Parts: sequence; C-alpha cells; structure tokens
Amino acid sequence: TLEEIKNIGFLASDEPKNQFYTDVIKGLKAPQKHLSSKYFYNEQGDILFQKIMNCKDYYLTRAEMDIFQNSSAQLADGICANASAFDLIELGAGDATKTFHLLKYLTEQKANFRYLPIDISGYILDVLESNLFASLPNLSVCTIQGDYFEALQKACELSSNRKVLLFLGSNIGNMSLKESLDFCRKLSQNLIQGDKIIIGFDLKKNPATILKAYNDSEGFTSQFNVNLLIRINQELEGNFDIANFEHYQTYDPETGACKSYLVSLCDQEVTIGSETISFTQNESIFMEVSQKYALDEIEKMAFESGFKPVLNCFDTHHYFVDAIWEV
Ligand code: AVJ
Repeated sequence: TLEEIKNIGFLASDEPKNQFYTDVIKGLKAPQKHLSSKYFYNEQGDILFQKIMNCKDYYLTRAEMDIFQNSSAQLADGICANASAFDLIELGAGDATKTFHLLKYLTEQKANFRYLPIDISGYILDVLESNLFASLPNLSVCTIQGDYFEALQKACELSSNRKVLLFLGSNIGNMSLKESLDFCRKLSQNLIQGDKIIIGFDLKKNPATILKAYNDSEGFTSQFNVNLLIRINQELEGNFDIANFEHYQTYDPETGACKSYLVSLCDQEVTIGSETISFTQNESIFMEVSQKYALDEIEKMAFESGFKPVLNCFDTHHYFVDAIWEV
C-alpha cells in the first residue's frame, strides 16, 4: 500500500521537496506572484525568526509572554484546571517558553493533567521534553511529531480525557480570514462539548506600531523574507539575485491585514530548476499576511466556528489577547 511505501522512507523524504518545488513554481506563475510563509522556517529562517522575536520593534512575543507570566492563574481558571483531569495539547509548541509559566502554575496547583506538545520538528520536541523533565520532573509529557491535524488526530486517540488546546503566538495570523475560520471549524469538529481552546490573537492597534513590528529598524524582517529566495536557490536550483529584490511592508487598518512583499527592482528573469520566471520592474511577490483582529471579530469567529467565548486575557498594553473558547 501507499502507506507502506511511505514508511520505507524514500518517498517520505522526497515528497516535501517536490511539494516545495510545486508550490514555488505555482505561486510564481500566478498573476499576482506569491510564496507561502510556511517555507520561511529552514535553519537560517529559524535563526532569523528568533532575532525578530528578540528585537525591540516586534512587540508580539513580549506581549504574550507578559500574559503567561502575569495571568497564568486567570488562564488556569478559564480552562477549569481543577474541575477534572484534562490533556493540554499545544499546536506548534516549539520550545514552549510561554507555556512553561502555565505548566509551572498548574503543577504547583496539583492540577490533574498531561501535556501533549505537537510540533513539526522532532528535534525541538526532544529538547523540550528533556528541558521539562529537568525543570518540572512531576509533569507528565507526551510529545507528538507531525503537522497540526495529523498530530491532533493522534492526540485524540491517545486521550479519553477532557481536552484543552493551545494555539499561541498569533500563528493564526498567517491565515487569511477565511482560512482561519475553516481552521477553527476543523478544530471544533475534532473536540467535544466541554473541551476548550486558548488562541493567541494580535489585536488591531496604532497602525504605526504594527507596521514597525514588521519593518523593524534592524532589518531582520527583510532578511527573513529574502531568506526564502536564498532557500529556493539552495534547495531548488534557483538563481535569484537577492540584490534585485527589496522588502515592502503594508498595513491596512480597515481590514487588519499586515502584508509582506518582495519587489523586483528591475526587469529580470530567474530560473528555478527547469522553469524560467520573468519579473518586470516593480512587480511584487506577496510573501506573508499577519492578520490583526478587533475583539468583536474574534468573538464572531468563535461563534461561527462552533465555539463560545469564555474569557479574554490581555497584556498590560492590550496589544495582544489570549482568548479562551469552549465547545
Ligand atoms: C510566527 C506568524 C506569528 O506573523 O507575526 C514575524 C511571523 N513574520 N515577522 C507573525 C513573522 C514576520 C509571525 N508569526
């Protein structure tokens, strides 16, 4: 069967690369050229994203950290940590620096729960598991490697307890409004009555503050975008001359869409494998959306996707919200 062939390994390792190539060519042949921000995160991309998270203009990470440092008790209340045994399942856990504060609080409160972090990177999960074992030895941890829904399905098979999902960091922002609604619907369909979710949303705020976060004075966001062209050169036999592209960022306060583009500085042709892509001067590649929300839009999304809003936790500036919803 196909499943068996995949398990042998060669298809499994070839497949993502072909998918990457197909997506890149399809995106660059579209009338509005575009690339998918999910491909930002190779080794260099991870390093650049770390730099973004630590830079002064990018307020998001600090804001959500503030919530977990100062409001873990409120979050624990919101998910009814003392009501019954539950599984805390985190989508895209990474190194879980923010979640750590909640985990610590819950273990101190002797809450009856397990932590099931999901990530696409098996490496980061191994690091996370050993760090948690060192710092919270009594915490029961079960890591699951895979993409969101595949791994969530696995988590649901492993668990007969009440479930609490975590989807933090404004990762939902990388989806369009329609995609995020579909995503939340799919989540609620995987849950049952009484299950909950904590989702991190970046809020609409002074447009200049938002634009600055994605147009940082140190140029990390620009490098982060350009890095995808470098990755295409390295992995897909591309020949982008990165000096011929410039990062351009927009924020529309009406829709809340903050968008990244790379603009071609001249007429040029780029080859990627056997394909040739033509750019005219000033033509753009749409790279990423980082969607910002108003509170009423977040509530509306909860209802439309099969959840009820329970509680909103804010940072001190009210830049960011971790919203708790219940099925
Ligand atoms: C990881 C999706 C939350 O959109 O704010 C940061 C990625 N892109 N700077 C975001 C990102 C440019 C980030 N998320």
